[in-house]
Amino acid sequence: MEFKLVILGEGGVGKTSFVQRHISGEFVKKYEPTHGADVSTVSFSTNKGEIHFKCWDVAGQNEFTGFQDGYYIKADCAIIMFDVSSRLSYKQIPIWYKNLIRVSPNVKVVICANKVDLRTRQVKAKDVVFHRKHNLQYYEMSTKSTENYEKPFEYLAKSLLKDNKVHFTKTIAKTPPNVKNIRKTFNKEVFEKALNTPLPE
Ligand SMILES: Nc1nc2c(ncn2[C@@H]2O[C@H](COP(=O)(O)OP(=O)(O)OP(=O)(O)O)[C@@H](O)[C@H]2O)c(=O)[nH]1
Ligand SMILES: [Mg+2]
Repeated sequence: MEFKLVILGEGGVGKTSFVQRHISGEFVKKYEPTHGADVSTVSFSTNKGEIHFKCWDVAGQNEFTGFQDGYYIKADCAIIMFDVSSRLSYKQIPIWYKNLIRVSPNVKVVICANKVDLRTRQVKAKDVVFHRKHNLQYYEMSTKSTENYEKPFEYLAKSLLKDNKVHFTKTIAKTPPNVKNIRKTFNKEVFEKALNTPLPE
């Protein structure tokens, strides 16, 4: 099963990092604004078979958005993301939503608050009311720490397959590569032993 997912929200909220985190497990530290849209597939194994999300990761910065409406056509679902350290990114949510619904009125939408790992949180949980008015699902997450980062996909899977029992079967939280830990596992004793072990004939 494949579904078209559009990922929207202001520039810098973390849309591309979110998709990359799911695809490679890596957390992208550097911010490079998306131009137009990047399309890539994020897949999950579920108790009801595989599910593939064709993700349209759309540019958030005005100057790079390009043909926005074109990206929204025939979308099955959407993630509209904001950044809890940016009030502006939350304020813009209604505009992203309105533009999307105009093109694809039946799309399943999840509102996501990203970067909850930050101490400089500006938008508190109680300030977030938009989803209630429109009866939308809402998650707080962090692409950096991976907290809740699979939740939006799991909710959409349940919703698109119209089955509340759908859940992801494989562990999908990829551990971020941690250089320090890799160094720690460099054990001198093990290394020397390996060095002194003769190679097989
Ligand atoms: N602290 C923290 N930083 C994050 C998180 N997610 C993304 N970032 C950072 O936010 C910055 C912007 O991320 P992008 O994913 O490129 O933003 P984008 O939404 O794709 O931006 P546009 O392509 O311009 O629309 C990067 O420096 C990321 O490292 C998170 O959960 N926590
Ligand atoms: Mg991007």
